[in-house]
Amino acid sequence: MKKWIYSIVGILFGLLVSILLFADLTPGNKGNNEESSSANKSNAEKVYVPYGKKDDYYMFASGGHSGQLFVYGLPSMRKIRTVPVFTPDPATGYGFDKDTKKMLGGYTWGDFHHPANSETKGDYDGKFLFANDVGNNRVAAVDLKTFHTADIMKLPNMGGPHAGVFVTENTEYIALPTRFARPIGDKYASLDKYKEEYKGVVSMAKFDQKKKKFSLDYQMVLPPWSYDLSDAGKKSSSDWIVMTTYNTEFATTNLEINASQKDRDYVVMINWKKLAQAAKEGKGTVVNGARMIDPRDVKGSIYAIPVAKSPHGVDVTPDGKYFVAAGKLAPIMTVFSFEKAFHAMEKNDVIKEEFGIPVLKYESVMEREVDPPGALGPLHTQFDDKGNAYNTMFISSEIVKWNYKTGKVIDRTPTYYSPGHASAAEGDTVKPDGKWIVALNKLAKDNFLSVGPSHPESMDLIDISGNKMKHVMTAPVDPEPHYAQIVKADKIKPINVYEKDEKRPFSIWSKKDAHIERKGNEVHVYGIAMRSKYVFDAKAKRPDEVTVNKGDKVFFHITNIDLDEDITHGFGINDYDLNFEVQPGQTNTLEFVADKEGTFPIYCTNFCSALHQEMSGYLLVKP
Ligand code: CUK
Ligand code: CUA
Repeated sequence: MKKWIYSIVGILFGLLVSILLFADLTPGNKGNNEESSSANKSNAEKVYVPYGKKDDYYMFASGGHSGQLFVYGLPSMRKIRTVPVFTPDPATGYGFDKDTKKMLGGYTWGDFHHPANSETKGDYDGKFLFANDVGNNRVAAVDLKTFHTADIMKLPNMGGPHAGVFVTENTEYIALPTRFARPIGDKYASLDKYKEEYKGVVSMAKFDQKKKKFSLDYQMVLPPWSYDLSDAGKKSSSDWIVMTTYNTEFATTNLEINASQKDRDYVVMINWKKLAQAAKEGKGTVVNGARMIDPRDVKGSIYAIPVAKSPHGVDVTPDGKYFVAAGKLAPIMTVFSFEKAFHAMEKNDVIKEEFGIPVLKYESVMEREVDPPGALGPLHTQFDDKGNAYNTMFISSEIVKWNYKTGKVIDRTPTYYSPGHASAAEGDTVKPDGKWIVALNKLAKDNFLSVGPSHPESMDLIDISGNKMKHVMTAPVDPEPHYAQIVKADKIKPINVYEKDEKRPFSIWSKKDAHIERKGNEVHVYGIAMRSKYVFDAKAKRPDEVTVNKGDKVFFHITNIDLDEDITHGFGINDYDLNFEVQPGQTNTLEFVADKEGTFPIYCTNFCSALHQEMSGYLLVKP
């Protein structure tokens, strides 16, 4: 496309932004309010899951700046659980008990954007779910057997790993590219030195599924562009990752304008396998404990391809043959061919170097541009099982269905309102289901009963099983699910209770073994929780009483010996600002300094039996 087209598009875009920002989107403007009652009835039937039946899918939605993971059932859209990941959760004691407190590392905030399920051969395998923290540069793994966060790793040298997480085909790597460029090594550098001193970084983490531990294998050092949500190749393209860039202008202020100057930014293609090999051979340098490789030093490992103005997401098609970049500021979707790209690399079809990175000729890699009239602000692409792509249009508030092999636009449906991502059932796998897509909207406006000036976000459930999309329902969701993944329910196999393990450190499994050990000013309570009592010291006059001296360091090691599904016991200490829980068969430790003297009731905070109210004890702190 020519420059003048972009200018016209730019003006139209600006106009539409203002119209949409200031328009009063009353229900009367909604596209489908004339649905007949029979259509409403059939929609209701589609989402109704009667008692005794369960949903067909899990939807794992990121909790955005709450730092947590939201679990929904589909198609009912019922919220099932909040799983705390990056932020303490007083209800479950996450971040209060010793192990999870250590795992959180003192952080009280996280910004979780993109969940990624572990994959085997490009298909969700139902084992782990990975999460990124843009706020504090962390990556987490949630164990889908227990729905507990299993590990969190802090990533050095990063400036907000926004463009992840995504996994390679067999979860060899969990990739996390940065959004903000920063000087490497957490150093000071003036913004005047942006181009020289600031870098974009991609962290390539590994996760040991047996030990449930992350390690940082290597990091890539890239130009100080900004990277947006990226994807890994599949099948014939599985050695590659593709990332969109914006701010190739190197703007350091007023990015809204300054990072939107050029007609073209880039999609970057990186061969992660070549870089992994280089890392293994000890190439690059080690900074803050991380091996950093500059792909420019590894021949044939990095290429750039021009792409229309400030692209947002890039997604690889299920067959692994193409990748689709969404234009954001140029309202087109561009389909690129991996095969053509490989061919262009072979022929060295390079038009120039940008920051030392060879730039492939656009025409040699581009397969087609798709430009649905009036569809504005394409952000992300999802797929079905029939070769169709679904694009969220942030500005024109709709989803556009089109065929990525022919470029033909097939259908469009409004969303309520302004979708960021959408998530299709099994949408990131080699075999999407083609049944549902959920639009994750940034603005709910008039959708629900008002709760004041700030509203929840909203999600539209859309039936994509037919040729035409059918909007089925809208549900509120807490801010802010940037992205979600929808996984077939039968792939997820949670345990019912934690296995009884007599060798587990700090656990005891019988009332009579409950005892208290004192070592100097440390008091270790080896206790049990069961329906409906605590036993801290089997031999004491009052087995549910613990007396310590002011200033003692107190450890409550509590095992829940009720090996019965759903019988979780809580443990709150009145006036001590402490609460945690033990799930069936679990052992947890609460560690604190008894710095307040007095008499403090302990009670079970999680309803567990008819005598739950009686499940209590006392902590006495002597002066
Ligand atoms: S980014 Cu594109 S709308 Cu964080 Cu995935 Cu939110
Ligand atoms: Cu135990 Cu309530």
